[in-house]
Amino acid sequence: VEASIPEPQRQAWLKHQITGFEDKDDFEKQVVRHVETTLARSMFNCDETAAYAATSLAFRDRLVIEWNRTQQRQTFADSKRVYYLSLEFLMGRALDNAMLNIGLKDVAQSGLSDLGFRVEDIIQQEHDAALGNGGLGRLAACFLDSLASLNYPAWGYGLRYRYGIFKQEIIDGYQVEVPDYWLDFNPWEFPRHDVTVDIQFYGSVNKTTDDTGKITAHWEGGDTVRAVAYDVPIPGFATPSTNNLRLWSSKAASGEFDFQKFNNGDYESSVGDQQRAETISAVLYPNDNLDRGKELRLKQQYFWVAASLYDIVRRFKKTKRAWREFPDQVAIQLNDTHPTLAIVELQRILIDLEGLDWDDAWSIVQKTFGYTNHTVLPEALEKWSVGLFQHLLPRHLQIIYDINMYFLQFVERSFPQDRDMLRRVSIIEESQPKMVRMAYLAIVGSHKVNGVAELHSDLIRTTIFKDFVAIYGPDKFVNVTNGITPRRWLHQANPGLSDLIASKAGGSEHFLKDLTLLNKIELSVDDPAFRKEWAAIKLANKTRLADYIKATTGVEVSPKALFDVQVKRIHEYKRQQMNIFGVIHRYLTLKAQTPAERKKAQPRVNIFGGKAAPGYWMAKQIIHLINSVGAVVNNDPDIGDALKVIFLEDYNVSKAEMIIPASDLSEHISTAGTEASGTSNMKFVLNGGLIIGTCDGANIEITREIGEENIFLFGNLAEDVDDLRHNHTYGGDHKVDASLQKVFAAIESGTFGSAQDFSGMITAVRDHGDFYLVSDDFHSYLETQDLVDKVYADQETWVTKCITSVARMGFFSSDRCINEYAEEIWNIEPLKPESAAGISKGE
Ligand code: 8GP
Repeated sequence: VEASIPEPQRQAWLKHQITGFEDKDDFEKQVVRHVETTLARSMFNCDETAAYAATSLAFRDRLVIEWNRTQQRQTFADSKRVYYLSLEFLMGRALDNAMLNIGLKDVAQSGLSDLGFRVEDIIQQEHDAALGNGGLGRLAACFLDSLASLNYPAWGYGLRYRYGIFKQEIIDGYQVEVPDYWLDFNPWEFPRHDVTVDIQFYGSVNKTTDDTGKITAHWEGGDTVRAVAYDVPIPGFATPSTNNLRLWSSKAASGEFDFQKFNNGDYESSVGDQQRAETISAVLYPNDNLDRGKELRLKQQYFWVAASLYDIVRRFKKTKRAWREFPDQVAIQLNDTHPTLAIVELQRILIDLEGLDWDDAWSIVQKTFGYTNHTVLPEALEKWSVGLFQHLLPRHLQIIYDINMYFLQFVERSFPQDRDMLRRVSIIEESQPKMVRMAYLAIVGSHKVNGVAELHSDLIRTTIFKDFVAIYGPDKFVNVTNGITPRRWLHQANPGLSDLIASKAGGSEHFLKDLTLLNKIELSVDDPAFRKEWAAIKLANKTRLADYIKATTGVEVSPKALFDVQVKRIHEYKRQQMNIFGVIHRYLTLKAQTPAERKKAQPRVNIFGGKAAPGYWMAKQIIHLINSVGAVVNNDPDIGDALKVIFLEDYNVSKAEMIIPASDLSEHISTAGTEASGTSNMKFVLNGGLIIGTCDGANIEITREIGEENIFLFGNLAEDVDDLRHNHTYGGDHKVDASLQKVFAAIESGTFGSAQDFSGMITAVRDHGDFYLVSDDFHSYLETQDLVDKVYADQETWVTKCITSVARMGFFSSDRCINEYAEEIWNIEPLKPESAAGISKGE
């Protein structure tokens, strides 16, 4: 392109090539310019909101320049790209992250200070980008950070929800959901009104036969909705590489509104089409580990997948390569089954629109896709009714039937006569109504399937996907243990600790890019000065959280107490109910003691946070019980500082950044075999907290890495869960141990308000089979909590355990994880910018 531009014009452009600010003076100039021009504010009328906006715009300018260069470089190199398809990207705040990844936070800090602002206050102005529910969405965000930091040519594709995950308010102890409208001012996105795709729904299929006898399907009629691209730049850490996250927004395909109706004075219905179209990307479904099978959700999935594939195919076609080279240029990763329709859509594009043979097309499809499974919980495995498919996506249903037919023929050749095998693995479940099993479709259409921690990957191979291992052999099923980005989860969230570690581990630019360098701090574990600083940083983080607790709940907590934290989505399998039962046990024990005995007890602050899906009644009951216990305990003069119970409202990414560095102990106590990986367990240990947990998910690998003397493990093992459950139902006498009985008795006697409010939680354990094995694990949970108290009393031992654990956490960087995906699944290489040494550091 450049060569075709006449020289004088070329020179004019080159002469004025833009660069971002480099030093403080430059930064201030940009901020003032944005305040006056972009924001149209007079310069002495700049409040914190405006200062946030102008600072973000100054950083955005810098980002965008590198972003353009990165995209040009990738296009020019023409190497393979990976596309990460995820319905959720739980990004959190962008400004602090951009400052730190670019490496100019110190410049911004002193520049803002000159202009009369504190950088911390400015950062706090930003609204979280909360386009996700929990672990799955945050994992996608960590992956984007690693992909850019490691210079991989990669794009994320998602939906631009107008409303992210709801905001949680606690009113009278109950969760109330408030819509999260976050787009008022979002400097981090670039609308691409010229990048649109029209997406078809409904309609019917006609088949035509040409002279050679070849049959072609035509999907005709129905509705069309327009997808508009919004791009979000993703900065890498200490590299100019800046990747793209493309989010699709829906709008009406045909004009603004119905002019006929408008002219007839029917104003309201004239905008009806527009509103219907915009509904598709309006709201994130607020369920975590649960599938509700709503038609609008399937519409969202197809809308997003079809727009993304159109975009990917359009980019590939520009290279003029043969179709068989598609998998050499494109890897697509399916984040859970939500984007599984991409498999069907690519097959459709290749056979219906591009005229390839079924087999050639299918081989391209299989080589292109990889599928990540994130849960074994049956209620989360997606299924869509055949009827809904027939109505919404008639051509796709036909293709699914064909995929299934060829697949079952293939199975039959290896397992002749095994009718039951065919029934079990069929993509179509022969139920009433018939259902499309999305996980099976994802497996059949991908070349690799992965779980997210070793135990989880073993479980999917031996349970839910066992038959597919028999069919395809074991090599198709791999493990890639999750990771987290140390940039956000250490450097950004805990700058004090990050700096202290950097002083021993070769500087932040090094250890944050190679987290195994953490092991250097183990050499300092006995260094008194280092230990002292370590403890002081933890105390400062706890003090900051204590201040926040006081400001938001009115409860005073002592930063000297043991902070025991469980923050994550509220779910029975995560067992917040066991935690609060344990807290009640502690309260009853304290109440039975003399004041002198109580004085000796280890003071604790039990901190909870997390959202319940709006329709999840039991999870809401758990929140209510936690708050009701807090109301009693926190106001009981007998108890004082010995125990406090706090529920922090509206847990989200930015709150996690404050809470995690302040924990002494965090709880990861799911029923063994239910938590696929967990990622907050990694964040807590990395921030110098110990964990109490079950042998589940990544807890097992954390134990392997840090040593079992540094973690408080308890409870039954995954391999025993089935027998225990069976025993509850058929074993005759399901025993609930005495201390748990006492907890139930206290609740039932009205100690924490109306007993009726909590009866569901009690009967689930005592009378309805205790599916999550709370009664089986409660005793060892309490014993282990007592052990925690004993160890905590000896602060020297405690600090040694914390430092040693952090030193051994290098494995859990999402950089390691992304490199494994790149090698084992995507077969892509990084594309290093000319100077990968990093962007200049300003002053
Ligand atoms: C979550 C898992 O529950 C969690 O253990 C894991 O760390 C995280 O994914 C990232 O891998 N799974 C989900 O959020 C999930 O499965 N959500 C819906 C698809 C059902």
